[in-house]
Amino acid sequence: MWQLALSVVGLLAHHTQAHGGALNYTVGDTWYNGYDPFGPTTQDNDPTIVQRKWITNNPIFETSNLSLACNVPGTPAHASIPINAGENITAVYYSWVHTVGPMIAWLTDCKGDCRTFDPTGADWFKIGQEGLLWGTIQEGGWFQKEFSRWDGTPSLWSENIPKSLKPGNYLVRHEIIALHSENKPQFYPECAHLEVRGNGTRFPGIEYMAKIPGVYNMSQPEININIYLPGVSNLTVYNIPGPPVWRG
Ligand SMILES: [Cu+2]
Repeated sequence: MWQLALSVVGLLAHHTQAHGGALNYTVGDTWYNGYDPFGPTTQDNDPTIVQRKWITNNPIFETSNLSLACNVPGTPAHASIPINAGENITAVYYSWVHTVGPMIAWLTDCKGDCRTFDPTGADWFKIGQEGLLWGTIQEGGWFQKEFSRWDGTPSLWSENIPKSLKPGNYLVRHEIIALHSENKPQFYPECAHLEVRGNGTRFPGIEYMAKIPGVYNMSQPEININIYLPGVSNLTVYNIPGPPVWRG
């Protein structure tokens, strides 16, 4: 019994550390600094950090939580990532341990300087999403499981900035939705500032747009899901919620 109690404590401690998020970014061979939620507050004045501030790696549980946009507190970054439309933006995770649920990369137009931009009420569009690659919802190979390097080396998630996108300042939002708890989705979002360059002239129409919060609610079966329930666990299709991905 004593041994059992010890191992339960061990599991709990492990899970507390088990949450995570995007900690750095790369474009080509260039690395950009994210905000370390467990690092010093001197980061607040760091001119090299491109990521909005987040102070906890705990998930957000409420689909209506205002912090669903850019995590807690989501304070603007000082720097931004220069990127040409048509290039890939890569988010770097470490020791990501959850395995079930979709991952979605979003952009929103800062309509000026992202350092003064409040994403509340903004229109976001998807530039990429990753879901169930093979097998069943409960046991199959989700991208979330497949991309994670279980040895602690960086786990990389790349999505393309559509080549035709008009230049400007954007927030990029990387979101992992973890669905391993019955009917209790966990949202892990982080935002970074982008300066998109190029000769693009296009911008997605309203059919590609969603508000965050707003895009998810607990009456969506893909969000309020029990992946262990017979009739759900063995499904081989999972429809990622929200608008379609804009490919430019
Ligand atoms: Cu966790």
